[in-house]
Amino acid sequence: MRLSRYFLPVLKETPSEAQIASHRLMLRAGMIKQQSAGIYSWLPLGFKVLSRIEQIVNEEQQRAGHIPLLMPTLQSADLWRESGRYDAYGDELLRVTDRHKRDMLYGPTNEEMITDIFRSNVNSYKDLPLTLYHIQWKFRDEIRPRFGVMRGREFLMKDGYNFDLTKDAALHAYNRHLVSYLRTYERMGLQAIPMRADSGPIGGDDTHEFLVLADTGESEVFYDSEITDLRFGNRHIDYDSVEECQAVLDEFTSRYARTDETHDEAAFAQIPEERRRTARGIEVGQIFYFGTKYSEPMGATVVGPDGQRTPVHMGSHGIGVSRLVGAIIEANHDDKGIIWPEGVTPFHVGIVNLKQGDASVDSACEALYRELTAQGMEVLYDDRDERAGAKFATMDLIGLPWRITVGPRGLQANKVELTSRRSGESEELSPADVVLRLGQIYQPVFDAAK
Ligand code: P5A
Repeated sequence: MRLSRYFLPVLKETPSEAQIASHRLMLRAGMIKQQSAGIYSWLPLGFKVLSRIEQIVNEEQQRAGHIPLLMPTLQSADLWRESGRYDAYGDELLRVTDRHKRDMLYGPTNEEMITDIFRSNVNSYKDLPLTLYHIQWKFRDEIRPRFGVMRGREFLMKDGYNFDLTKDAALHAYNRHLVSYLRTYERMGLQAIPMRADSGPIGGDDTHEFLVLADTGESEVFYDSEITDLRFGNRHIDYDSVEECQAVLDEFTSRYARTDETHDEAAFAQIPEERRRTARGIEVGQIFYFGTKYSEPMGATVVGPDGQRTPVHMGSHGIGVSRLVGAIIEANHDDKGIIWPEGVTPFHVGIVNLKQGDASVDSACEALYRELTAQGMEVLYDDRDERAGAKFATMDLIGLPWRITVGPRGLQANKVELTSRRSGESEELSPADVVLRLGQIYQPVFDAAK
């Protein structure tokens, strides 16, 4: 993409309504525009990051054997009356009436609808296990939408639902989700710690939230510092293996880590004092096992091996796709702007042309642009007729992890400059070596998708 042709409405001033860094930076970098309280348009740069996150979520869900589908945003109130949640959900539920005076709602989650799809189409235990998911917009009429996309009213969620014959099988689905989430967040450059939590209006007894530690997080968390040393890495797990998934769950949940809702002072006091931590965290996902809470009242049953009908055991599992954009920025920024992790960056590399209109500089930039693009990279080429300082400031603000600076003096020695946004360090390399180097840097990112 050539910046001269792109739509990147960066702001010079710091917007006064934004209280936290990610909200400020998303507005300043031209990623989002607020349309109403807690409702945003995703401008091209923001939409690109959102799409990358969505893609990682899709890849990791499908790696775990979960099947994508798409359900609507508007739902019939009658379905929610069956589960009892139409009245129970309260003011967060946006209720709508259509022209025929039928009660509808903008879905805050889809347990009822997926249970309806299941009961209409699945009859036998032989069709289990089954996990279906979608990535769809949700609406929750939050009393205090704030912090930009972190607590929106309209937000994008991945929500998945497992259907199993027995409690044990559903607990395996729970564990499988926990494992796949660890891999998902790490691909985004995040450490998200599973913590025991409270299930709220979704229901059930077993639930973990995934929290990214950040001072601006809305949740208070308590944990054993040893947990922050754990990494999932690029392990290959057999998601069908009960033992393998259980072992990962045990590894990542055996140390104390809880949100304030389930915090237990006595258990916390058992941890050696130097390892006790109290901090704040951003909830980027949550998994639930709730058994037959929806299947029983809604009649989602299958014929079991004994010929008897039995309600299926279910769980649901959510990732805050749009919230993640804010969470990643909270964890990765400095006073100049965003610093994207390589896995989610909107463009892999930026090219800054220091002397637009100079034939040799222009053609060196064009050649780099072509070669990097041919290697599967997305390149943002700043070909505007602007001062170098303004070009650098834009690149720093929008946070591409790598920048190539091309100027007439360097080119005389066949050198361009490769700069890391994170460390600020630069090296002089030939254009051919820059292409090679970036290929090496991004290889693990492209490999993680395989
Ligand atoms: C699990 C999937 C559920 O709704 N039903 C389907 C279950 N879980 S949840 O924890 O309530 O939400 C899942 C994730 O969505 C994000 N989230 C939000 N993101 C932005 N703005 C909001 N107002 C908001 N509310 C929830 C969180 O990341 C949460 O973990």
